Formats: sequence, structure tokens, C-alpha cells
Amino acid sequence: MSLLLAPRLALWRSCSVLSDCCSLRVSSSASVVRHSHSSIVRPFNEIPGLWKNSVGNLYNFWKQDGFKNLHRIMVHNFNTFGPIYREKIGYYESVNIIKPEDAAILFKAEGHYPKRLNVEPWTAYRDYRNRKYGVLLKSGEDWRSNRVILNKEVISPKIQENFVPLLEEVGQDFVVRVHKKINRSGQNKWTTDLSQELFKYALESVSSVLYGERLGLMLDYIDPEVQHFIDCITLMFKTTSPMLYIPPELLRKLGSKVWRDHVEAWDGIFNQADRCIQKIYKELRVLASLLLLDKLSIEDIKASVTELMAGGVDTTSITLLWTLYELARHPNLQEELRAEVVKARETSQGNMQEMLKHIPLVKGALKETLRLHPVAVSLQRYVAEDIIIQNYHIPAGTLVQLGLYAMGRDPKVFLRPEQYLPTRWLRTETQYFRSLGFGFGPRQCLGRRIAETEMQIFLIHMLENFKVEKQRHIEAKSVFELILVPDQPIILTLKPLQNSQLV
Ligand code: HC9
Repeated sequence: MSLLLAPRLALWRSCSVLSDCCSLRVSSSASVVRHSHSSIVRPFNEIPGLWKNSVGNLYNFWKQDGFKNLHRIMVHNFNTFGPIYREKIGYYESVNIIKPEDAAILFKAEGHYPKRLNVEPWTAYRDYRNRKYGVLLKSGEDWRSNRVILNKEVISPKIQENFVPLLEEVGQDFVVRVHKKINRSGQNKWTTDLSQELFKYALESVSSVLYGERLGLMLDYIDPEVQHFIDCITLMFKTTSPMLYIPPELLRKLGSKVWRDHVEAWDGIFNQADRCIQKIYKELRVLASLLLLDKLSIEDIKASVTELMAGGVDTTSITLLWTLYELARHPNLQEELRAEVVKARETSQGNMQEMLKHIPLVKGALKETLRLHPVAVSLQRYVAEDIIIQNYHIPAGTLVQLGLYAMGRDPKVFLRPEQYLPTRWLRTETQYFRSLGFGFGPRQCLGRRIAETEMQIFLIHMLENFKVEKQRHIEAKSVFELILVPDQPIILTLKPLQNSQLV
């Protein structure tokens, strides 16, 4: 009996194989595209994920406290669905990817006018107050023409020379301030949550570069208006995230508190920037060079300069805070970095511009911080053409997000991702589309050059003068407040080094 059945079974099996082939052939000629390596490309609608019930997804997202946990939800989704998933939350629909190779495909398809996710609350405010968009929010040819001119003044390598001395001065003043605090404590050390101090350092730095004017934030008494500006930036970020998934227009009509706070925050930001811009028309810095070029309207300049100023406070200061935190947790590494800085100072005989060329490990540390604690949870582009990622067809116009936080912690992308290892950036591991903390291509962070220089100079000064220690055992995590920030205050202790001199 069984002997008789066996051949029939075999026959049935081969039949089913045949019919599989047939159905594949049929569908490939109908809607499925053939990929170059002869594998069959699968249609957009087969991408796994949660995109069929957008309202239900929004509800679940809200239940999981998604507004604060966006980064962890993304990690979870990649673990569930694999390296590509499609998602729809409220009116926000995207395809999410995690692999550096796929990021490369995405950025190659960004087109002439790269477009990322529109942060609706930000444009809603500008429209509401009738204020111009800067390059942060502009699109199309208007974006491109503004960006090309701003690039020359803000991000070109040549211009870096101009702001190194300005940033060095702010760095030195910060050291003096810390020494003062240490002396006053009477304990030969200063234990504190440095975040406020770092906000001030970052704002002082960026203002100095943009306006050529010092705000005096390294002094004991600071202008309450400037403190208000700092608070407004934090409030602006905080109030943005709850409005990402609900149309701000609607919240405005309902007179909701989050919208009102958001408007108040941006009002505070624009007022302070207006005051700064008003005061220093003549100074020969970024702002003045732009005015002299006479290629952009004063309103366009104001809009982008305000964005640079507001975008350069929490972002750099939090990255520095995470870096100090990691150095406090890894004392041996801290010594290695210090040795590099001491040697660099010798080699370059104190010339800061030169010194910045001899600190690969410090630069690696900043990349490592942005890998584990990125400011932006994701990078996004609306693809300008049809692309194929992970063998799925993605039509032009789709919003594709690279999960930057998830990628930084993926063991398939980084060896031992949980370890803070600045040396991995010294060309021992491949770097292909892995260091994306500032984005990529013509739409990358405009403030990148200022931020990098400012952070490197800060670390040089701190390492030369102080030892950074951590008090108790704390394990700080990220929380999403539009940008990722520490979920608790990070208390650090600064101790003067033996040979630290008062500058
Ligand atoms: C936030 O799902 C999460 O220095 C969203 C997608 C998104 C879109 C735009 C991103 C934003 C995220 C994070 C914060 C970014 C922003 C674009 C610019 C902004 C990266 C990933 C920077 C921090 C800017 C802000 C400048 C501004 C406030 C003047």
C-alpha cells in the first residue's frame, strides 16, 4: 500500500513545484518587476508591517507611550519584521530601513531637491505668524538657491578657519568658569548636572560664530532674556513631538495647550534672534558676510540664521553631555584621549587649527556618541524615483526612513554595538554609510561644521584641564522629545588635573 502511494506523492510534489513556477512567471509579467540579479522583486503591498489600520496603530502607539519611546518602538519593529517594514500611524506613513547598504540606495534616489519629513508644527507656526521659512523648512528651487549661498558661509571647509579662534576663546572661558566653580566649592571638585552649563556654552559658541558677538554666558550673571531663549528652545522641541501625528491646525482650532506653548516657544526664539540680528549688522562674521553678498533677502537671511541659532543649542550640548558621561564611565579611555590631546598640542605648538588635525580618537569619540545616542532618531527622504530595497519595489514619492538609532545598535551593522569604542572609527571597521549623525548629502545638517568644531574644541579643553568622574552607578537612557535626550539628569564630577593652568 505505502509502496504504491509513494510515487503518487512524488508526482504530486513535482506538480506543485511546477505550478509555483507558473504562477511566478505569470505575476512577473503582470505587475512584479524583475531585478537585475534575476531574483523576483516583490510588490510594495507585500512589505511587512503595520500599515492597514492607521487609527488603531495610532491608538496602540499612544498606549505604548510612543511619543517618548519612538526609538525603542523602531528597534522592536525591526526585530519583529526584519530589515524593512511599512508603517502607518495616524496620517504619517513610511517605509523603514536599517541597513547601511539600503541607506546608500535611499540617498542615491533623493533627487535634485532632497526632501525629508515635513515637521508640520514648525511650518504651521511660520504660517500662523506669517514668518518666512529658512532652509530648514524650504523646499524645491527656493531651498536650493538659499542653501548654496549659506553653504559657502557656514559649512565650507575653508570657512572653518574663521571660526576656530572664536570657538577657542569660548572654550577657554568655559575652563575658567569651571575652575571658579571648583574653587568656590572648597572641595577641589565640582559635582553638578552640567546640562545648563553646556546649553550656555553651545549658545555662546554659535552666537559668536553667527554674529561675531559674545553674549557673556560664561559669566555669573546672565541676561534673563538669553536664559528665556534657552528655555524656549527646549520647550519648542518638547511640544513638537506630541503634534507629529495630529494635525497642528486641528490643535490650533481646538485651542490646545500644547499648540499655545509651541507658539510661545517659537515667539521667544524669534524675538531673541531678531534682537541679535538687529544689534550687529556691521560685524564681519557669517551674518555680515551674508549681508554683504547681497544675494539673499534680509528676511531669508533672518529665517535661516534663526534656525541655525535655535538648532545649535540642545543638539550639540546634549551630544557633549553624553560624551562626558561615556568618558566618565570609561576612565582608561579618557586617559587615552587625554594623551592624544596632550601630544597634539605639542605637535602643533598650540595652534588650534593645526591641533584639530591630530585628534582622530577625539573625533572617533564624537562619532561613537552619535552612534549610541544620536540626536535624530531617523533620517528620512521622499524618494524621487522608483527604487528596490530588500527586494521590494518602492514607488517614487514614498517617505523612506532610515532608523538611525536602531542601526547604531544593530549587531549586524556594528561589532559589539553595546560597547563605546571610539577606535572603531579609526578605519579598522568599514565606515560605509555608518556615520550619519548629521545626515547625508546636500540636505545634511547645515550647522555640521560649526557643531563638529565646537565639540572638538570643547573636548580638547576639558581633557587638558579636568578629570571627569561619575558619582553613582547610573544607566541613562534616551527619551524622545523630538530629539533624543537623556531620561534623567546626568550628574558628573569635574576635578582639576595637576598641571591644569588657569588661562
Ligand atoms: C524626529 O519622526 C522624528 O537642528 C520624526 C522625524 C523627524 C523629522 C525631522 C528631524 C526630527 C525627526 C529630529 C530633529 C531634526 C529634524 C530635522 C532637523 C532637526 C533632526 C527625526 C534638527 C535637530 C535641527 C533643528 C533645528 C530647528 C529647531 C531650528
